[in-house]
Amino acid sequence: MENCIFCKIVKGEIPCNKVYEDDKVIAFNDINPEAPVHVLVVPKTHIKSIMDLSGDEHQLISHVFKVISEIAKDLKLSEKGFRIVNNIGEDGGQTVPHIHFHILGGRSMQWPPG
Ligand code: DGP
Repeated sequence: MENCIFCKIVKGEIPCNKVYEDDKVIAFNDINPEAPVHVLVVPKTHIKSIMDLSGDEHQLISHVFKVISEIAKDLKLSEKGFRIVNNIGEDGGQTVPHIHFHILGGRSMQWPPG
């Protein structure tokens, strides 16, 4: 997608602080961290949200969760725990319309979220 920030990061047109990449996903530090660890895991294909997944793309989300668990282990988040967030649409607080999962860790999380 031409004007999508995350598509531009995937293509290397906008720099990022990358923590993981394979042929299906890229993960990088959030530009506006809400926790000591705040990583975004982003499928390379432009899909707006989980509501727009079709067919084989559901397997992509399974892959995303595998990648999240590997990143959490690498960043030593698994012992104390961490949070995965996926915002969907306006009320969900989604500001970038390209599906992505936040990994938040390194501090105690609050519930309910704001
Ligand atoms: P969401 O609100 O769930 O759509 O999250 C979008 C996140 O993307 C938000 O936490 C800020 C982050 N973000 C937006 N633009 C950039 C960027 O250019 N680089 C990086 N690293 N993060 C970005």
